[in-house]
Amino acid sequence: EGAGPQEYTLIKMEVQEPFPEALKSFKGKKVNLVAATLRPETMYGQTNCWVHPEIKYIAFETVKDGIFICTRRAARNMAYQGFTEKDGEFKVLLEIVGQDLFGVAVKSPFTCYPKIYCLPMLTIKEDKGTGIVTSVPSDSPDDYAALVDLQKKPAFREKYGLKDEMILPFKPVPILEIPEFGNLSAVHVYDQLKIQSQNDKDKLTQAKEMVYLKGFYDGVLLVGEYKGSKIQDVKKNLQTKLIEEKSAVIYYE
Ligand code: A2H
Repeated sequence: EGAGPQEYTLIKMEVQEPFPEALKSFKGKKVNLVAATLRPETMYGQTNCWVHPEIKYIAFETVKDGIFICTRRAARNMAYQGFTEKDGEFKVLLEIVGQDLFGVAVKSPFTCYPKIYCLPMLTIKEDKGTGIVTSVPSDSPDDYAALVDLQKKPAFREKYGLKDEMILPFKPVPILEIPEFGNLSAVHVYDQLKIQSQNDKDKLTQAKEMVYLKGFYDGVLLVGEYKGSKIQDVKKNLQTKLIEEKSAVIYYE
């Protein structure tokens, strides 16, 4: 961690009907799973949402954006950033674990998939961001590895009661062209390093180092209104666009 606070873009992923059992009391309300990302320019490639099966999440009411679901720690941070009525205070409406959210359908900005599903990722850290991660398997090696684990292993899907249609139709979407790595950079490095699973920690660290800098400096967008532009020139514009259309907010920690 650096010295100053880290700025994240919080992506609001709106829970779709039918609500799962755990969220039944919120029926008729606007409920968002919120995911912290450093890469708003990749939101065109979202294929699903990740939560950790055993991590505890809470629901709380925000002033402007309906109900948010995230870790208690993230809610507390948000309460000091003007998200709630009284500074530093938030009321816990519900406490759940990630497992309770599996299979929930959400609507997320920019992605070509009209709805995406909430699925398990076992490497999510409790003490970073919101504990909820949006998945972009085209450009994030962690996301691709976790998605392949679910797609290749029927037993893994069964263990969590997930239906094939929540997982199998979702392919990585080419959204960025990166010199040397092509238009699915995470898939390229996953194959090149022969990564075996989401738990392949050292190789995944290496994979992330390989694609990250190159993507940031030389990556070109393949989709959307900034198609043809370099990422570094339009990253901020895309963040602003997400915020203006009320699909995202800024969050620090
Ligand atoms: B990134 P940093 Cl396309 N546990 O978003 C594990 N990972 C988490 C997390 C948590 N609690 N909260 C956020 N993250 C992920 C997109 C993305 C991301 C792409 C490529 C790389 C990448 C789509 N997933 O991150 O430690 C989120 O995934 C590479 C590290 O604060 C978030 O951005 O630097 C990033 O990690 C924040 O990590």
